[in-house]
Amino acid sequence: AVPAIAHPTPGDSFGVAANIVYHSQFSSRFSPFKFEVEQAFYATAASVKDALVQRWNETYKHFHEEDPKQVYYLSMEFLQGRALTNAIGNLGLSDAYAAALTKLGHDLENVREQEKDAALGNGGLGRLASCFLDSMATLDLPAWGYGLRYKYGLFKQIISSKGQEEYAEDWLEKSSPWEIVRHDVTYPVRFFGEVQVDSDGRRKWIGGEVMQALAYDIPIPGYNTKNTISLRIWEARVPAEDFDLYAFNAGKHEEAVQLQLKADQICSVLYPGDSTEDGKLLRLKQQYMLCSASLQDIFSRFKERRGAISWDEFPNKVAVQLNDTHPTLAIPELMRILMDDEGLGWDQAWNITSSTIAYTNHTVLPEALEKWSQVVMAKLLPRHMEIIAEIDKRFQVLVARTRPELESKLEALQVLDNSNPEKKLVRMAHLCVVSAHSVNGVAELHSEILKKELFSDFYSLWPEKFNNKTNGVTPRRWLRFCSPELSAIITKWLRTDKWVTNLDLLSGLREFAENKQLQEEWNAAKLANKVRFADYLLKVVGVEVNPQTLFDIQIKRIHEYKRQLLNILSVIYRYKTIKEMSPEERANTVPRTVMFGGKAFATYAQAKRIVKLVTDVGAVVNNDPNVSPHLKVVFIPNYNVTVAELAIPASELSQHISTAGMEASGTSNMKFALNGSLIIGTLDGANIEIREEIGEDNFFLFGARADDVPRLRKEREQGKFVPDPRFEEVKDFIRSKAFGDFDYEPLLEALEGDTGYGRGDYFLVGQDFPGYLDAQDKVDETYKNRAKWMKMSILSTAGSGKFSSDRTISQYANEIWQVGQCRVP
Ligand code: 26Y
Repeated sequence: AVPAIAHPTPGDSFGVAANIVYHSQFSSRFSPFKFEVEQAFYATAASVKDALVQRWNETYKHFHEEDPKQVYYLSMEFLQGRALTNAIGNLGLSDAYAAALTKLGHDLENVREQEKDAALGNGGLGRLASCFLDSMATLDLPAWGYGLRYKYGLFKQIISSKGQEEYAEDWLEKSSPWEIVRHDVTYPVRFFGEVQVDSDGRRKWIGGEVMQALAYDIPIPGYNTKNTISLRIWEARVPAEDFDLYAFNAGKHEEAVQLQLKADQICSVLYPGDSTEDGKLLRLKQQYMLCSASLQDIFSRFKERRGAISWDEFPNKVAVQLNDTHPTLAIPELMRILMDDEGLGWDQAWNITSSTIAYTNHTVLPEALEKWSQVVMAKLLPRHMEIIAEIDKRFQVLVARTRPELESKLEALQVLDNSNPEKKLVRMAHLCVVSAHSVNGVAELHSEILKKELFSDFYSLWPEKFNNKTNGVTPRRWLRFCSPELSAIITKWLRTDKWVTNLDLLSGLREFAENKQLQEEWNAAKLANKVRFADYLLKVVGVEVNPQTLFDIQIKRIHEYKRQLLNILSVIYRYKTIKEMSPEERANTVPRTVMFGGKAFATYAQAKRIVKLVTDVGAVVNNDPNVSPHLKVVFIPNYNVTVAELAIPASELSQHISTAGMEASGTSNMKFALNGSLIIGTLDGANIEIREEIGEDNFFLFGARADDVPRLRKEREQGKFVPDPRFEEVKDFIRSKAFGDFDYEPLLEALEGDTGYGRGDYFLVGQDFPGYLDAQDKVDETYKNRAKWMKMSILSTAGSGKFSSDRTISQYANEIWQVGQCRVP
């Protein structure tokens, strides 16, 4: 047996310091002669990793012995951010590490700044996956996350005079201190090749290129529990025996390393451009690498624990959740393994597959619904294409037999889209809905839209599959650790810190919402967070903002449906208004700092124009001596998890202003509300539920309802829309080159109803503009009444209990996965 090693304890900062020193010598990536802040970070992280690995081992040993049903969360994205603060916080060792570092001449505050964000994701869906891991660990669920180990995660955004520029960011440049490579966990992954039928009719996929998936584990500690689970990310490589040494020695160096290069491509970039055929092929390879390696890992664990294998036991031991359609290939891959490798018949394999797999939809935007070319699929994954075609065929038979009245719609419902013979496609979402036992949306409204619109006919076939799981966020990262000041106040007034794992307890703040003392403390904590963020902006971005102004923040991916354009147009209107005011009138306005942050997809031209407009407006407004004391416009570059952890606690007003029906849920809305930031927003996604929880008086509502959107678009098309004169005035102002001579015409034209560019103000910016300005006036009025604002802010936090990812994950565990707790004693 491996001897037990004592765990570090909160009181033992000497022991912790000794451990850090040990690692500075023996795990160091640096020469031994200096111990500067960078070395201190790596040594500290290595020391924390020891504690995590210990717990990790105990956890999986315990899972092995107890053999509960396990859940596997498959996702192409995990937006982990930094890990140090979270890890020592979850371990209860923050004070011990802070004290230990002080003894060693360092400061935890500076040390943690050394860590690079792990940005293996784009936005909401990836961050949700990371919040879910935190909750699964904290709730003691036997769970694994599976993803890919991209070398370059999300690009680094630099703002220049041209607007957004993208640069590769190598988060592994100096290696990640958290990952553990598992050289004993590798699986072969095949691409291309052909399907062979043997004498007894069994089909076998052979030939092609075979690569190897190698596992790296990132430990995920739960809060207040020993349970530490794993995010297992795969790296593609080529085993040494496949290296063509003869070719290499014959001087054919490039030929010899071809396969290695192909393997490297698979894990090189998150969402490589897919406008070319090669780009599409690469994306599909990535998806298959994730699905194939993860399922082989799942099978090996399943088999390891069972002597005589009864395959019908599989769904009682395994639940697989697909984070959107990106890992859909898990469906035909599971069928293939069960039939071709294990020899099961179609019906048995199908029952096992559909009872195992569940699917979450995160978007209804048509352009984000994945469709893969049948030709590409058949080339790369010939056996999977056969299986998908068979699933489609059986689905058609089922509909014809049970629902003949759907016959006329069948083509639109099929998994295979053969409508264009030149471009036959596989509809990945339909494959998921047909195959999975559960289909869920991520907020009430979104799940209703899935049932009534996007998947309505499927809903009529299988109403029992459809369910809602409103998103949530982890209260550890998004309140307890990112705002220690506010957390301390909450703990003091609730007389317990149990809210960190039972967020509903925040409702206990309601009774003190008007208490002067609490309001003062609350205000002081928010101000401290504003000052901290202002320091960051000055140091890192080089802009000076005044913490005494209203901090108004919109941070999220840049997208037309999220309507950063609506926000900046109203800022322009505000600028014009202030400019025209008398000095007395100006003195009476509420001074605001309007901040934007977010990345535009590299090839999304309209989104990039919006970024450019924001920065151009900022340049004019901030340099106008009459206006800038009352209004500042800041674009925060390179928005990421770490920036969010600074910005959200500092925010007083946050913007969640998507066109109704288009934002599936949103999750930053939850983080802001949790941190006492008031929301200005539309009735979209989770905004609706947030408003219900915190009370409609505490929410600045405006805009068209989802139900009205189709009618409004139609009226717009028919030329019935009469724009507000203030909207026209703002557009004219941009056209007058007030913000420079960049060509904004494509942006402005997309806002017109009648022109060819864009879709005739498809996102209803003009429609919602007047209501939005009214709501902004209300914000200003309310802000002048400090007691009222503070009360609303406290009530926002108090009403945020529902939006813990602990609640969301408990619902997934009970209602979809049937997975129970398995806590390490
Ligand atoms: C390119 C294509 C394959 C694709 C890649 C990434 C399509 C979509 C995505 C990402 C989608 C996404 O992040 N969706 C967001 O999911 C959040 C978590 O459920 C929601 O809160 C948010 O409203 C939704 O936009």
